[in-house]
Amino acid sequence: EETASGEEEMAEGDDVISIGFSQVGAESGWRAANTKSIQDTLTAENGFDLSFSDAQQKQENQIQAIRSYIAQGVDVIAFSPVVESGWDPVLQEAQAADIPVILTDRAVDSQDDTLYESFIGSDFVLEGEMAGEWAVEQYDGEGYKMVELQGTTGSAPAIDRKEGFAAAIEGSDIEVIDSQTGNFTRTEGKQVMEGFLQKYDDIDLVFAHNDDMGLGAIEAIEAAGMVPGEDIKIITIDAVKDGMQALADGKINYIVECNPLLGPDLAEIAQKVVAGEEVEKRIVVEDLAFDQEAAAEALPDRQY
Ligand code: GYE
Repeated sequence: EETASGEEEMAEGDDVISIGFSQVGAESGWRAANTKSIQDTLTAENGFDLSFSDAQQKQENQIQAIRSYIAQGVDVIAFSPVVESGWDPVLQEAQAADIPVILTDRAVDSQDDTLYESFIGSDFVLEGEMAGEWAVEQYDGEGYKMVELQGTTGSAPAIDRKEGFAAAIEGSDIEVIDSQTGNFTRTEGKQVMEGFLQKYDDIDLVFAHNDDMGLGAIEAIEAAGMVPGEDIKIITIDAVKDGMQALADGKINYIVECNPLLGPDLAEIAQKVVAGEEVEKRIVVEDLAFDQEAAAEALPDRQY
């Protein structure tokens, strides 16, 4: 059986794969779990030499990191683009240097899909739709007034979750009275919710694009003397531990999952790309959804 040529032997991982990974930041529980998955998987034991950098939610930092990985001559560049647009020039530089690029988690809006090998991540439009469909099932007919806490402006998950949710509630009597970015962080989610509570005294429902902003909203609602999950219903996306705990405690009403454990898929795709094998252009990660009862059941075995 072992008649592998030299090339095939390399494909089996005799050589260490150097990989540069530019992470969005450390904005949320989701991001922490995603970073851990990547660092735990792209290890020396698994045949990788990982250079990891945190862009602190700034595109210019990511571009700089990618340029330095190009200069280092790594085997593969991977990154999670903070926003969708503006990547073509740096991706062309990587292509000119013959360094394959793998996108994880978030998409780019480039017209030229030869600029990257593969995009691994969830379907954010579908996540928004799942959240919106549940809202309609539960609350249509009540004349609910809703506020939305959007993710980072220009990011794929903020654009797509907004779109999916809006499509799902169309034709229902849920009315979106305001929508602002909370940048996917707990602090900004709290601040924006405080502003909403000062401006409106009739909010029935919050849709937050991630758990952390929902958790910030909970703090603002409690500080205003109301009961989150009852006086004001809350729907979020991610299903990280803190979110799931708040759901099980009755403070959140529904969470659509977004699986952050992308390390194993990234490792596999990177190995294949370096070996010159064909890879799928799009790898969609499957997500579940939880109500309060399901969260209480799932919590003991949650990995993140
Ligand atoms: O939902 C949020 C994080 O890109 C899917 O980014 C990711 C999102 C996630 O900050 O918590």
